[in-house]
Amino acid sequence: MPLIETALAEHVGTIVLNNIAKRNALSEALIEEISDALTELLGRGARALVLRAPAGSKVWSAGHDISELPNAGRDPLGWGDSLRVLVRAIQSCRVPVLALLEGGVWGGACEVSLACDILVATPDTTFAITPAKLGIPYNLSGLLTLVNALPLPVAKELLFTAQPITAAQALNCGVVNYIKPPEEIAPFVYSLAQKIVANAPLSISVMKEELRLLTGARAMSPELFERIQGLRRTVYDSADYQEGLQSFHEKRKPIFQGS
Ligand code: YZS
Repeated sequence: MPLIETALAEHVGTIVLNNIAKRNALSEALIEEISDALTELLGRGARALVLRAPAGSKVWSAGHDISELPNAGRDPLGWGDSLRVLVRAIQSCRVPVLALLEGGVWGGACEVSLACDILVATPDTTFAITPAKLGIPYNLSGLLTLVNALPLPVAKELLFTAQPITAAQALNCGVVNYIKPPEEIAPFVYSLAQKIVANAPLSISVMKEELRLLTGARAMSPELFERIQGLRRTVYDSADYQEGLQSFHEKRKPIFQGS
């Protein structure tokens, strides 16, 4: 049973996350299907892509598949992690990706939505990024995606409280381009996509890549890199990380000790 649905019409591709039983948790299998769909739709001439869940979804995506997070001793969000692969695929995709957001956008899925180029939400859409709930040290490129999209105080509120913010709050800080009622959001997003595909694809593709390179351009000394890796290791080696994973599987609130 495929975990996504795809469509292509008038140069606009659509990828629908459709693993409702697992609330579109970003499992390796789901992300592999998304990556394959990106390649296939681009190969068939898509000049813009819409990433969405089924109409009326209460959960757009529950974020990283927690059952696939590694136990202590391994970086939970290393370069090869499926969530990292998906974020890079969206950011380096040569056509604009429009996020059609309905329902709760959780954890790594929040970063996936922020990696998209244009975000349109309904009034009930919420955004939450929850490493602090699981005892996870979010990774550096992931934090860069957040701070490139969000004012720092808003990024810190999301990360430190692990609580959702509303679409209205997201619109207020400019991270969501538009809020549209559920019955209008799809036609609106596709009308936006049509405006994009009417323009020069090479110009758009190069400007998207220039913006990716500009917003990712940060100098980092080897010492700084190693210090950050060391800091993150103390977190994912901690008992709290184990407690975070355990509490999710046992469907209970975590009790963190700070070690
Ligand atoms: O018990 P069954 O087998 O029916 O499965 C349940 C959930 O276990 C499963 N599920 C997930 N499985 C793996 N990874 C997930 N993230 C995940 N979320 C849900 O889906 C089935 C239905 O879940 P319910 O909880 O019963 O559904 P519902 O009551 O509608 O609640 C939906 C939400 C999304 C509110 C709830 O499932 C939830 O809070 N899920 C966890 C959301 C979350 O914290 N995601 C962040 C994961 N972490 C990351 O993305 C990053 C690594 S980080 O942590 O750094 O942000």
